[in-house]
Amino acid sequence: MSDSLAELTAQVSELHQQINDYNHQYYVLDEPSVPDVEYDRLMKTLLTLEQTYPELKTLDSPSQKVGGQPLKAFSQVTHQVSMLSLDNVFSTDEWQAFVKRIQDRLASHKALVICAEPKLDGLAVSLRYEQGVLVQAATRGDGSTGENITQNIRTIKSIPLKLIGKAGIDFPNIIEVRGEVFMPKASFELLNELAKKKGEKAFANPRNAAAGSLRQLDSKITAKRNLAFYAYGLGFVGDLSTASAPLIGKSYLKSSHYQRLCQVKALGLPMCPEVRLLETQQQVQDFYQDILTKRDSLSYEIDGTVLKIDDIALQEKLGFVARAPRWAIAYKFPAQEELTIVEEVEFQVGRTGAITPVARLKPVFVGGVTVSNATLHNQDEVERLGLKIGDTVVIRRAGDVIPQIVSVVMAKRESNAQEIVFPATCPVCDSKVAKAEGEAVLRCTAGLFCQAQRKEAIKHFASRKAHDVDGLGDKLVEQLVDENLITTPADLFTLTEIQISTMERMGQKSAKNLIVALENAKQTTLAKFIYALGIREVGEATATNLANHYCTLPAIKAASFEALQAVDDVGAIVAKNIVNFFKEDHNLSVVNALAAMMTWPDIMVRNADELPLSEQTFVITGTLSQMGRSDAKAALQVLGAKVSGSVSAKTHFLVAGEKAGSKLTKAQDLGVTVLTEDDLIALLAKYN
Ligand code: 9MJ
Repeated sequence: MSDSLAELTAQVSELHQQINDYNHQYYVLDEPSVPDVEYDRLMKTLLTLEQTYPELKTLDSPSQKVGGQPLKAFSQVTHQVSMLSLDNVFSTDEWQAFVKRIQDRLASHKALVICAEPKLDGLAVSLRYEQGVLVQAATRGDGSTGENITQNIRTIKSIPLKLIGKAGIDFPNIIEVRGEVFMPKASFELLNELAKKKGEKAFANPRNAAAGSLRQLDSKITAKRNLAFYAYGLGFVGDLSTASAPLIGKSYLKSSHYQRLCQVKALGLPMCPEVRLLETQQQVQDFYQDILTKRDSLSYEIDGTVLKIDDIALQEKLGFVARAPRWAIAYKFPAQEELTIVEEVEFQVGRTGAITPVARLKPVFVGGVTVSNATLHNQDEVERLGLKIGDTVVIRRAGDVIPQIVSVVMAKRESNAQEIVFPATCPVCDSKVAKAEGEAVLRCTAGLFCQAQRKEAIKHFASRKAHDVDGLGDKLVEQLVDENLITTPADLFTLTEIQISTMERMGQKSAKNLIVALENAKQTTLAKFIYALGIREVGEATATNLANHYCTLPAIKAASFEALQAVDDVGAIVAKNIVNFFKEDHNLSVVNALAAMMTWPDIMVRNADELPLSEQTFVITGTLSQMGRSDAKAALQVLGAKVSGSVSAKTHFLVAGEKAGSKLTKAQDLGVTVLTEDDLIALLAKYN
């Protein structure tokens, strides 16, 4: 290292300042300004510097405490046994290195039994029971001193005010139970909906909502917030509140961490149902994967797993370092939030002419993938964020959801940040743009005369849920349109093998295959034909309803604005879109050209209530490996069934594929009939 001590001291002081600021925003104000990973990164840099140059470590370093300053308005509680936080690992290699460190320290390479827990994303609290009665509850605070939040904790429904059993017989006279207070996802959504209705500020996430609720000076407000608690450990345990007492208290307790949690559960405190005792490294990896898969269907937020050496004697032997036990580690999921820079904003024209601003980002690894673009939706969203080009932003990618820009880190804005200017004409065809009344979306008015809308219309026509033309990828469509070989979906059927084979990355064989795929696509259903036209807001379900209602294409084309509204799911807006679509000459000529080439079976004219599955409501969940969810949905709708997205008391059947999650549990709770994919196939076969 060639850095001078003066430079290093300045760097450490800068880190102190930043971490202290973030701590204050996060712990005291409940308004985080940067994602956790950024905080963790700064802390890691500081810890590494302090390890390498111990002379830089000072008593006021943020590395010396776990959280932030306790709020002044609550009284303070000194923890008799300090409340530790956890160190993190992010990979199998780091986890294995952790195990090896422990084995080396214990001078034993015997396999370690692990108690595995989900890492709840809430607030750590310590609940003190004396003679079996809850007498004090405290936050972690800085690990040695926390805030007295007893009144608020008493309002949490799942926390008992009195333990089950007799003090001094079934459990020690004094016992501190530690665990996490959190807000279930559903309660968080409800709370924010209510806040929005009242014009109040929404909470950023369930963790902040839980923190905000616990920090209420008025416990009546806390009582209205639906908070929950899971126990994950013990603090002070003894028969007298003196330093020598813990030894006596321990005699009540088992020697396994897992069994102790079960004991705590038996006293009436909630324990997370996902906690497991694991014996092999493979089981640990499987647990991590299993919990990651379940993450979205769990009713509470988690951000990883916590792995603890189960044997209490070994825990005691290992002890702890400054702020974390040596016998436990958080094996975290990939961060769902990260910081990056908006390098440019471009405007994309979609199938319906919608002009969408797209942020081009400095590539960043978030939620397990590298992200370099994020949609900004529309002008309102850009204004809401207050975004400028060059800004540092928080980007979030949770589960399979598309990445979103959550907020701008204003403190990091440079003086040369550029205003985002929306285009005055279509960025592709230069036609006029317009914003419909009450809509936030800016649209190109040129319809299929716009090259971008043409491309998107053709891509949609060939897409999987429409005519599913194998081998006609987005890039190929773009080339074919750019080369002026096609301008409408109907032109696809006039393409020759030679024309296709001259396109980039297309050989003779793939050209031949595409011609075959196009030929096959001519056999379709009326519902798919309607859906493939790409009429605004006519999705698969509406297209199916239109087909079932009118049975023929001429009938749909001729339907009036009023008549259309008698079709299931069709309101005034959709009816207007349909009428307007069939009024345009250029649309009609494409529809007629396609109809002359394509065929679909006649739909028998039947009254909707005569269909075999009319009045029956289905929900489909999980992966259907044989037919796919959208085909299953369409097949059920053709038979008159209603296919809904959520399970309720009105659901008749739940079709549960592989990896079915919370919908299956709910259906079972409600006594809804559950069908497997094979059951569904057998049911459909009965009517076809
Ligand atoms: C959470 N947050 O779920 C611990 N934690 O153990 C679990 N935190 C913990 N354990 C010792 N499950 C210190 C913190």
